[in-house]
Amino acid sequence: MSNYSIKSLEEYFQVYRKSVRDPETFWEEIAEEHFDWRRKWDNVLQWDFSKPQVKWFDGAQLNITENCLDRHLQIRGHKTAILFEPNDPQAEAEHITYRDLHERVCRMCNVLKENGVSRGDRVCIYLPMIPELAITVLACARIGAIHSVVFAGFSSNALATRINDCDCKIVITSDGSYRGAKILDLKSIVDSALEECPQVSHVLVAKRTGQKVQMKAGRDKWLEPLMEQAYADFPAEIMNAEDPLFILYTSGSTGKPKGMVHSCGGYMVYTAYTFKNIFQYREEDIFWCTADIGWITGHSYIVYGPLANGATTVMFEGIPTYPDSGRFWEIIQKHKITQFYTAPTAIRALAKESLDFVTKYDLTSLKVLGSVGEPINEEAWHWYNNNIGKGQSPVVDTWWQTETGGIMISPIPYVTPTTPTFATFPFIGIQPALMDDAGNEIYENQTQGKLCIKFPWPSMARSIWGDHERYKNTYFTAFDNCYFTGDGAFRDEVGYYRITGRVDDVIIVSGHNLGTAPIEDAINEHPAVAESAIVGYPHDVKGNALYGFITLKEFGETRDRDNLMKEINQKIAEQIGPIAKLEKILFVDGLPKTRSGKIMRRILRKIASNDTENLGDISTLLNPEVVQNIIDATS
Ligand code: 7RM
Repeated sequence: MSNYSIKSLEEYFQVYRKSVRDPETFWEEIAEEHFDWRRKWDNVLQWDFSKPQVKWFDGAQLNITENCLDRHLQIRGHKTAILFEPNDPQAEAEHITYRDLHERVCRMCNVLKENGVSRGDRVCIYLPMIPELAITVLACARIGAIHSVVFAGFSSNALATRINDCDCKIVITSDGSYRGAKILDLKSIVDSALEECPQVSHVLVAKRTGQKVQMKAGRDKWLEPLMEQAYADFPAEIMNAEDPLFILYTSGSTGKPKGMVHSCGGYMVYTAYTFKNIFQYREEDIFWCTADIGWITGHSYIVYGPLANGATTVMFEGIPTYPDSGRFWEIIQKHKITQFYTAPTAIRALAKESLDFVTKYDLTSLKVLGSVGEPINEEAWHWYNNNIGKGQSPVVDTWWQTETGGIMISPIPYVTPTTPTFATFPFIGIQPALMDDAGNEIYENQTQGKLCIKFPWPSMARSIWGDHERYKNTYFTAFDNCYFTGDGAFRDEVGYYRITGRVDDVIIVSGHNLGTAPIEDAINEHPAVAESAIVGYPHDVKGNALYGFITLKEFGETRDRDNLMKEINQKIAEQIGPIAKLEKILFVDGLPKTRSGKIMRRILRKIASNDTENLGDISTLLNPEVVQNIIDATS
């Protein structure tokens, strides 16, 4: 039996039991056998969820890039580490070997060092899906600087908030980015963000589109010449296992994004171990995760997990529908992809298109199909399973979060029998619990509850940057001695979990987490708006779409409604990004409120979903009369 590579259901149960009975011995063996450490740990695990404090492998020394790069040079130096597939299908794909990647990361380290970056500094990375993105991420890790990647679809305001929250002094960006037939002006977005960030003294600009950009003297430099001049070696900084590796922002129920802090040691061990098992990774495989590195899925399963295993990982610059809806399937054929990992929203969008886009291509290289980001509905599951996997490649529905660092609940392909809409069993070492509203654990099966995790796992986020109290309040106060996920789940008679969705004010639109509060804040900035409430409602491609209920100030009443809607969505695009735009807007006379002044979103959710038969108890409302007015306005 090998704890590191699970091959049968029996083995899964055995290893799972061991990981729960004696987590420390279990994780110690995994850590010892499969990674390079400069020094071993003093303790495998110390934890106290009431503080909360969690330390894995404390006292150990390592650099994650020695595990992702250096240790592969001897045995697989000429193997492709990153396979870059550009936006333009006519352009040549780039094979970056482990040797090349090591060299480019080292050069980047020297460039960063020369531009003032040292251990512990925060570095903001605002780049499209080009090799420089992965290279900069790894270079930060090698220096011991903390990377904060901001998805390059975020607006300048969202970027500025994130730069300031963790006080970055340097930003790495590009002139522009290609997205399908469009070109985005990344550098000018950075320029306007930096008007709010006086502490940023350096901006390094990668050349991608070649478009003309403004370069601010003394602050902005082109990356390319610096890389050429830089020395091609760089000794990895020796880090403590508990030192922060990166910050990644996720939206919450207040306007301010939460900078989740991940650590070096535990994150490495857990992402590598989950990658190996959940994708049944073998040496000759070509792994493709379609996420952007700006999200946790890209951090863990494009960069760190695959590279720690010496895998070939694909980085795709483009979008699923350019030049046509066959692009994903074309790439699978072209590079003989063995594991394909994408989001339900992409599957649903492509399932709407003609099947000819799929059948044109040879997809027989595929062995595992992954899904992540939101619940995958039954129809999409079957389409994926039948048309992409031809019933031969198990669908792994992987549930996890930015906060968890790695996959938490998922089938192991060829091991766990799959059932549509179920993420099935907890992964090795993960101890989920369902809680009732009174805060007690539900032990029976065939029940639904709020999903918590009872015991620490190596890749859990350690804090929220600059606000440990918020970390505690958000995740560790709802239920005693448990991490609360914010999701609801159902557990069936064999113990399989189905994630039913968020139970808080976060809405998942096309796989992107959107907090309602920041969107409402953006809307309320419009001078004509008095108040607003955002809810989600089911949408057949996006999973959920946003519905905004808005009351206007007196002078707003006279304004043209269509223009107002456009301006409001424009405001949202500026403050957050186009992904947060509202699908529907309804101007109403009043919002339903409780006596304590809280907006009753529950009622608005029902109205938005056209489910007005059963509104539940509205007697506690301060203003029950507005409900009928809103219903009338929708029809
Ligand atoms: C990896 C990622 C986290 C939230 C999470 C859930 C939802 C993610 C699934 C899912 C049902 C899944 N991180 N979610 N995966 N819901 N089934 N397989 O997406 O921080 O961006 O989002 O996404 O609500 O709490 S995330």
